[in-house]
Amino acid sequence: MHQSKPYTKQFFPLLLCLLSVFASVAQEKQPPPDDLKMWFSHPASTWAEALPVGNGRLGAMVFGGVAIERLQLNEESVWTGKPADFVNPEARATLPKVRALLFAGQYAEARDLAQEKMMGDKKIHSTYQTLGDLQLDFGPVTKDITEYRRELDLETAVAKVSYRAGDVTFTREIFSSAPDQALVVRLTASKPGALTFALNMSRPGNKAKLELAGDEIIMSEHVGDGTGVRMVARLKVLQEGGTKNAAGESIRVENADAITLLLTAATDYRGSEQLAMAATQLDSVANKDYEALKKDHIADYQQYFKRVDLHLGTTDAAYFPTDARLVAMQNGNIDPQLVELYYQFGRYLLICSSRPGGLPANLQGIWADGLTPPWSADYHININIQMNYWPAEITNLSEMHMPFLTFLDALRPDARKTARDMYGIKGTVAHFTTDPWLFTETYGEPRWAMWPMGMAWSAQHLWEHYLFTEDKAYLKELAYPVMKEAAEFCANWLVENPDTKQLVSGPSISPENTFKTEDGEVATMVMGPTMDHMIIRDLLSNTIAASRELNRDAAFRRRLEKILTRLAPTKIGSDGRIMEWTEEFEENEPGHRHISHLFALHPGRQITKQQHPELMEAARKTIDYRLSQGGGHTGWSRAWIINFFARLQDGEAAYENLLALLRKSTLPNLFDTHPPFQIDGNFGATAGITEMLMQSHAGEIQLLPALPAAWQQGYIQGIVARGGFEVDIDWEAGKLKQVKILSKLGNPCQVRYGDQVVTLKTEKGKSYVLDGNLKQL
Ligand code: FUC
Repeated sequence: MHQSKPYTKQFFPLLLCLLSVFASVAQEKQPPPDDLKMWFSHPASTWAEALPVGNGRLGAMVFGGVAIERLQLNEESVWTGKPADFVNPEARATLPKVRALLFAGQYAEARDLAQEKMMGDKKIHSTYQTLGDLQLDFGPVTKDITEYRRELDLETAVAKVSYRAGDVTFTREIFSSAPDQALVVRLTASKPGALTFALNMSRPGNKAKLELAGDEIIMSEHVGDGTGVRMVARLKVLQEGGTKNAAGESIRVENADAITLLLTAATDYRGSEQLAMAATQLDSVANKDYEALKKDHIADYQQYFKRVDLHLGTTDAAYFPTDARLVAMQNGNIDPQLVELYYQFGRYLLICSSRPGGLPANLQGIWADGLTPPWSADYHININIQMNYWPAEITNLSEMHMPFLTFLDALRPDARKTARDMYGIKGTVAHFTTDPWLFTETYGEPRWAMWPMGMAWSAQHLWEHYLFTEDKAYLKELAYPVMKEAAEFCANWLVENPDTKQLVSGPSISPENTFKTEDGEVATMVMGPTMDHMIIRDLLSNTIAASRELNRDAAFRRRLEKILTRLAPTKIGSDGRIMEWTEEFEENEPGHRHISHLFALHPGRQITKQQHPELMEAARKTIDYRLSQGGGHTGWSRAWIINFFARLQDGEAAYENLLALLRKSTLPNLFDTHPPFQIDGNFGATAGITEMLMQSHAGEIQLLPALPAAWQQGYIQGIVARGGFEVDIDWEAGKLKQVKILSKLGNPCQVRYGDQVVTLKTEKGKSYVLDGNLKQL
């Protein structure tokens, strides 16, 4: 068969030549395709080439092999470990000592003390893991394989594999249905009786129990050698024609006309009764025919996906397989439709990895192979999981934000306990990372672990969801109580700097960066890293606003207002950059991937052009310097940079970094790579592209704030602005042509395009159309 490898750089001249030949032929015959399909002319030879499907909870990576089809499976709650307490019992008494050492500039001593007496001892290792593999073994390939195609249609969330073997065309369709909570695989052939293969299930480690029961294979395991969840996956084979035999632990199908495979899975993460769900769900889906399952899946998925449409132009590159387009782009080819595809892939991934009622999308969404994924595929809350949710509101996927928001609520009991036991104060605290076992205490080395802002940063999302939806019941019942307790911690945590008399946060770090002390030692902790104060300012301001909305807690509000007046401000250093720490320390890694001290520019709202031009200028210098020192080398860092430049209203720099992300930090299946694969960059870039076209963080809807020259003409429809507005923007020759604003809540609406500003009074449910001069039509 033609198992062509992905194109390499050596083949680029050939590729270009092919491109031009193909393009001229294509131009004569048909317009270039402008669909939202990722496709490949070969099966995946590595995991990073496989295609993800998911229903928020149950996912698969589709390899599309001809001899062997591998579907690597995931279920969001397949976790080893269990809840554990590991606060260092000496932390509370040590806190004032570490603070005193840091105020005295004794950084090394402070670090050693914090390492010994403040870091917890996390004894139980916990990690996300694969659910296992479903394998379809078709036997050796004896016929010529032609017309091979493997695709993922982002418009339907259906993956498809098709090829001809001799004179028979084989087709597989794979999707993960949210309404039916099952993974569905449909195999057909152009001739009756052509389907013969064996079905196996397996799990790395070979500890899973496999049972055959009639037309079902049941795979179960108590994962992590009995320390984690109990999981079960059940596969049912529905056959049309031919025969079926059980052979050892596999099922062999012979001469079938068509086959539907149904797979359900569950764990006891939410209770042991959940395990039975896999069986009841399987029985109920087995009663539905394939077309009905597919129809319901597509309708459910499209109610979210179809809300946003982006068009940046199409070139002949769109005729080519996705991996070839990516390589061509890496070699300088212009392919705006690939940016569109990448953008919509980000939205696709959020719909497929984060559904209401489920767990939040982890470092890999829900897609992770093996038993030891990088960083345990956990919830790093010093940027990564927050970044996963940056596109949620603005790209009209507000519902998909909920798993993260409810997760924060679930963290509260432990976060309250950690604040009390570790620091002796009221409120809620979390550190750099957590997982579905909801721990909030910290462990490891102070250079990443001594950072008590995980809850405070995450709480921003609770308020943001309100700004977009103005759902008062949600604010009252879910958001405000979580925000209030996080703010309470911060209010109790801040201490006065004896020299400046300002309130500072510490001991803490600027995630996960280091500096050099005067005697050349590498240090991390200070009293008052800039990012902490930016996060605390954001949280306290949001909590004040929320308490006003709800007309509650006036005394607490006044307390927070007072704290804000004393909180150490953002400072600009002698070189014009925003200071990352209290002093102008020599940077140990000037191109560090975290750019924490620009939190106030993005995702915060404190640095805006109208209010703080001097901080905008300093933010610009900060990021330029980071980049000049090799910054942006991880996918997520690059994605953040796109958002920064969008907020700085520099379309060219935002675009350059978007290209860099696609060129240097994107895998053949368009997954973001740290390296290795980490999904935050996909989500961060999707947010960044939206921010290039529209922003609403500064009290107005700003149109095309960072439109690059490369996108001369295009449109985006259905993106969302704070205050409840759905916005469609058309532009031509690099200028606004028309904007349509649907007011969902009836709020007044200030619209800005460049220096032009208009204010509209709006009525709920009505749309307003303005021309390129913001004149109402
Ligand atoms: C943060 C980053 C790392 C990585 C990890 C999962 O701590 O500093 O680069 O992304 O999360």
